[in-house]
Amino acid sequence: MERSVPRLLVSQNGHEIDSARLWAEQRRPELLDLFAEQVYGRQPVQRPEGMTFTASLPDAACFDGKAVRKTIAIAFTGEHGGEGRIRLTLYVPAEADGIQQGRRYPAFLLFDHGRLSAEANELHATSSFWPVEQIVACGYATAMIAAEDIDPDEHDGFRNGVHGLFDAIDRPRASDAWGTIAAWAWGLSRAMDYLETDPAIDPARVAVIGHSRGGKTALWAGALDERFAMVVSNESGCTGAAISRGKAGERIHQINTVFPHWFSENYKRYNNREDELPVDQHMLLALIAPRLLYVSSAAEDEWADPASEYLSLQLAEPAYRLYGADGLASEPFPQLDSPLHAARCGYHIRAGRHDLTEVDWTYVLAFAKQRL
Ligand code: GTR
Repeated sequence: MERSVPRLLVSQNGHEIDSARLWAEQRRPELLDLFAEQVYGRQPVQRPEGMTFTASLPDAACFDGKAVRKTIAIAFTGEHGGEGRIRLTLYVPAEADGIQQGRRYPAFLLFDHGRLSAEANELHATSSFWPVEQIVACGYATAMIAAEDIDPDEHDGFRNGVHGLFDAIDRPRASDAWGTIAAWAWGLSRAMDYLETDPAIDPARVAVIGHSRGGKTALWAGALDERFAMVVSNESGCTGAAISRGKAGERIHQINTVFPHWFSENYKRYNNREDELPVDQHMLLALIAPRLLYVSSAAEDEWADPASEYLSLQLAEPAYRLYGADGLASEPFPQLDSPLHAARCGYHIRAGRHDLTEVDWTYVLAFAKQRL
């Protein structure tokens, strides 16, 4: 289906963007600004001054000694007092005698929105949402942080979580103030701040992954923070990977009504007015270029709309081409469970329902192999 979307490689003042340099210096910053202002809201703080990392004693006995688990508390103080704490659970592949000294592993950082628990526990060992044993067996470390530690997923007028810690208290909330998705994305960057310091992690090879609302979060985190070498959106749908104009399933007015806290106040202007948005979601995907990008869908997930997720990835290709990488623009929509893996972009649609499963992980890990 043909859809008319804003032009990726034409700047707001009408100039053609025909080189990687123009993209990086002009178009990318202006698109980031448009998404921050009109969609996700602006983060008022980056890395808080005085943020600390406190690691627990590693637990070496995971999966018959194949992995070492560490838990880290990322702690910070709010702008007007108050304390924040994000718990990060990290598994690192291990040999029989523990972590190999001096070896640095690529890693998958998962954003959890209530499927797991911020508390490190045995559930992680058996969850198909986060199949740690499978990931570690492929030679990757894997870390997880949870929404509940950053900003609880409820509309409380932005009082709890990091909104309460960092939002201005002396003036009314701005129409481009950060919503919950932007707050979660901020948390992923703080997790990256830690991973950069861990001697077992290769900070140049960290992938960020999330499912559904977590997929929207992973995409916005990956767009903002170029330290992420790979970004994976699993079934992120509306205001995630999927093109908004002409989308089936969930639309902007629905997401803004059911989840009024997820995005900026400005985004509500586009309820039933997708055509007035200065951006569409292929531009969000393009902000990941030239880094690795993986989008996945599930056949029964009509709410997310697989066709609009795939179209978005195809329409992001021109940004990759500026860096000399082909995408999937010429590939027809794939068969179920037949992943398409180009040089820097990948896609699959799996049989079944809305979920992140071991099958998704299998395809994602196969894409990451040799690339990440
Ligand atoms: C739905 C929401 C979707 C998606 C999903 C999820 O209710 O409408 O946009 O984010 O939740 O996170 O599971």
